Amino acid sequence: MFWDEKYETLPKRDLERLQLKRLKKTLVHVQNVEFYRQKFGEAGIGPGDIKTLDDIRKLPFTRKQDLRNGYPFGFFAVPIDRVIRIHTTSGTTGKPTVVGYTKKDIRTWANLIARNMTMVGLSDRDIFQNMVNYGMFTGGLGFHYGAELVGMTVVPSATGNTRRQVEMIQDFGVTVIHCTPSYALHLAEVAEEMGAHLDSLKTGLFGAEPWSESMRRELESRLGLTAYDSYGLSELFGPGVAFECGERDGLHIWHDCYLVEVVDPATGEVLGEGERGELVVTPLAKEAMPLVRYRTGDITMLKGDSCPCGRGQKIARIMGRSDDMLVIRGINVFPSQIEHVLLDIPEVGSQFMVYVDRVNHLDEMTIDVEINRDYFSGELQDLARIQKKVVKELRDALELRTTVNLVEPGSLPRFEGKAKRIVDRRAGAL
Ligand code: DLL
Repeated sequence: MFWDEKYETLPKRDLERLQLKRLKKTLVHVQNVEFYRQKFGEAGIGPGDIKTLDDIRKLPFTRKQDLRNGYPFGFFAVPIDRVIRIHTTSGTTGKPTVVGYTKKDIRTWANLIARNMTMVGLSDRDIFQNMVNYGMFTGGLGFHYGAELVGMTVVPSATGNTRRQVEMIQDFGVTVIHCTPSYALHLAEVAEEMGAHLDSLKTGLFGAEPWSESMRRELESRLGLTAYDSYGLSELFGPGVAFECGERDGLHIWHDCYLVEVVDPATGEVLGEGERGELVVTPLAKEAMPLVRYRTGDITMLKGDSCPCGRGQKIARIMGRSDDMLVIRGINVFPSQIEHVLLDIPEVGSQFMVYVDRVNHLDEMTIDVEINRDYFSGELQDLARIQKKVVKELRDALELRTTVNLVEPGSLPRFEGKAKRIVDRRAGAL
């Protein structure tokens, strides 16, 4: 099923023509922003110098720090009275980043979310419980508007009060939920504790943080649904950037609205299909806050544009952010890799925390993971066996020695939004 079949399936030549037209328009529009006037001036380049899509490589990157420097409204390309809503990113380090939307932007955004939902077979017959924060986070209102546009029955439950969330799913016959994978896991735990059966559920839309294929299997079997990955960031159209289709082999990035590149995070060199690097996006349909070559910080690769579903450009699932990658004794580790290993070991539960310390000039990684009582006899020697197994599996997968502590079920923190499972206590680490 398509929401906007023409644009979702544009043939390559028509697509490239449209992208170039929109890119040129965007480059003129960004001249309303002081930062771009200055950057383009320094580079001695103007919108007229862009003749092909590849010419985009001549343009400067925009980084998150640039947006912070423009706080609050420095990147708006329209007068403030045309901006009808603002959101911000969480701003865990320093000032948050402010993003703005015109009336047209809000419409475009809702249409992109409607594409996501229709792509996985959802329609006005579905009942949709939106279990994410409805405030400054773009996940709440973003999905809400898209679901209403499709005509679904929306339950704007937001986060918290998980027992009530379970009851609403049962009482209202909810068919689709949206939340972070971390919260979905907690929902599954609470539903199990309550002895509740969530029989009406058929689809889970999960995103806003990295999650592994093991987590997908876990959520699908415990919640009895099909799980799809949803990717986006506030600086673009929040969620409404890329989404999985029924193939679940990469995410379609809405190619008529975003021009994508993958670059080497260290050198900025543009990489080819199948090469892993940082996603760089130039939005082509944003009015209030257009951006040029925005460095997302997210690690992925381009997957090419042939998909049996008929839609174009795909990216691989996000491994993590380049700044979330841990470097432990010279070895690169993404938290999603740890999750993948742990979830495949039945003797331990799905909740874990990772601590990184520097001991005698050496990086040490300690992982607390909850034991799964169903696989534990209660004997001490059984505990030692499980611990050894977890250490070995982690060593085999990550090529890294770790210390593993098995802890009581239910003793580690649960998360309503994005999980914070990594605590880096090395000097100088954030
Ligand atoms: O997380 C937008 C969103 C809401 C996406 C709901 C999907 C669902 P921010 O709070 O600005 O926006 O955070 C954006 O989160 O740069 C990635 O690092 C990470 N992220 C988002 N989706 C995924 C995903 C929203 N599916 C940042 N896989 C991004 C991995 C993700 N990481």
